[in-house]
Formats: sequence, structure tokens, C-alpha cells
Amino acid sequence: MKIKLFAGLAILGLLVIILGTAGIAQASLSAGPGQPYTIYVTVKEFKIWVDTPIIPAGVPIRFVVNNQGVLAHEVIMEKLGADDASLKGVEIHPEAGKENHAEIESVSANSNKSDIWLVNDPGSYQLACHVTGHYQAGMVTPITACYDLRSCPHNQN
Ligand SMILES: [Cu+2]
Repeated sequence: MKIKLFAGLAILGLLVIILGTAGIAQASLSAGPGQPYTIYVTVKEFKIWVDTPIIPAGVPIRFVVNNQGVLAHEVIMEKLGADDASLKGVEIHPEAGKENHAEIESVSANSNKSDIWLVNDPGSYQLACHVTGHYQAGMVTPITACYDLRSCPHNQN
């Protein structure tokens, strides 16, 4: 009985290590074969943060938004300093009949939503929530797009 319990705990421990390692790998900018780069964006009242503020220009990127708050939020990508002027024509799979723009709208509490965007121009951008009052309350974070991620001058604003 004790041996079985020990074996069970050992397997559990191993699983925790394996899953933990996968979590770490997921948290960095990475792309598998045929897979877009993935950026993880977390939102809550009233903050936005990203797992990396530097993104590759000219490469499709999946933005995965996780809402850890209690209110619905949205994530819009726009030029640094803009106020509700989402980038146009960047969606890889635009919804039929809808505008092609960098907006992930209506992310409800405790849920995820994602979209794949291709940003061709290197430069300074921001991710912001433009639900009324949220941007003003601090829901904005700068990100920088570069062709060469190793020499990307990220401006923290
Ligand atoms: Cu918001």
C-alpha cells in the first residue's frame, strides 16, 4: 500500500515537472513547424501584460488573450500613442463580412480568445483595451516589432 502510494506520488511529481517545463517553453516566443509565433496577452482590471514585448515583423503571430479579471475586456493593436485606431488589414483569417483589423473583442472573464495577425512594418506599437474608461485606467502596454529580434530596440515608453 505504501509502495503504491509512493509510486503514485513519484508519477505525479514527474507529471508536474513535465507540465511545468512545457509551461516555460510556452511562455517564450516560439513557433513549431508550420505554426505561427504565439504571444500570450493577459488582461484584468486594469492592466495588460505580455509574455514578451518584442515581436517579429513580417511573420504571422497568434495573439492569445487570457482574461483573468471579472469584467469583459478587449485587446486592440495600434501604433504607439494612438487611441482606438486598430491596425487594418493584418488579420490572416478575417471573418466574412467584418472589417479586417487587429481587434480581439469581448473576451469574457476567465476565458481565452485568439487571432492571428501579420504586422509587416517594424516599429513601436501598443496593445490596449478600449472598453469605455479602461485605456484611461491603464490598460495599455507597448510592444515593438522588428525584423531581427536579437537587435530590437524596445522602447518601454
Ligand atoms: Cu478592459
